[in-house]
Amino acid sequence: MYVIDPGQQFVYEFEINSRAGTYWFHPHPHGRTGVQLYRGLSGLFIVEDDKESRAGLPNYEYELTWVLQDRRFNQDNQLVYTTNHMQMMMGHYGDRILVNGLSNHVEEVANTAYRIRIFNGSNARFYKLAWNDGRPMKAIGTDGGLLEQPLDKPYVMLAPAERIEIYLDLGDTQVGDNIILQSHAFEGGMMMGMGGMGRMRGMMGMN
Ligand SMILES: [Cu+2]
Repeated sequence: MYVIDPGQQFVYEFEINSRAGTYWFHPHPHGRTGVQLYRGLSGLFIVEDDKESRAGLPNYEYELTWVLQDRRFNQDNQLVYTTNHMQMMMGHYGDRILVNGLSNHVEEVANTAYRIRIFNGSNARFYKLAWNDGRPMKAIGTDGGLLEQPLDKPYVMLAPAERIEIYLDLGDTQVGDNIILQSHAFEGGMMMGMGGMGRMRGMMGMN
């Protein structure tokens, strides 16, 4: 909430009294929040506690964190943020979906269980997320931390700023298999989906 001029810094200090979960932060300057976010001023903030660490979830080595953002680039590969009337009303949409800043994000994984934190850091786009092989999206957490019970869903919707935690057991896969996180189309105004974004493949024996 404080204006920081170029080259200056401000150190925030605050006590964390939230339960374990995947949180995020971004600046809130009046009328400029959208563009500042678009240009990269946001980040995840992961809170842990003892209760969560007793839940027996995969440890750090088997934890993945994906930030989904749609962006638009010009011929010089620079970010484009347009504010025409429609974008002002509907929010800004990009024509490329990035995962952690990459347009074709691939994770090399082992055939074991993973905990995946997914954050929709897009300005306006909703995602309807599902695995390409039809396995359920096993949700174990949301914005507010872990759920009481895992929930198996054919897909999950993720609105801007929302977070979800997915449990993915790859114990049934073979080396060389690919599993793709897809964003499906759905009805509803401008919120069209786009095809495969995150892609994962078996790790052992591959470069
Ligand atoms: Cu905010």
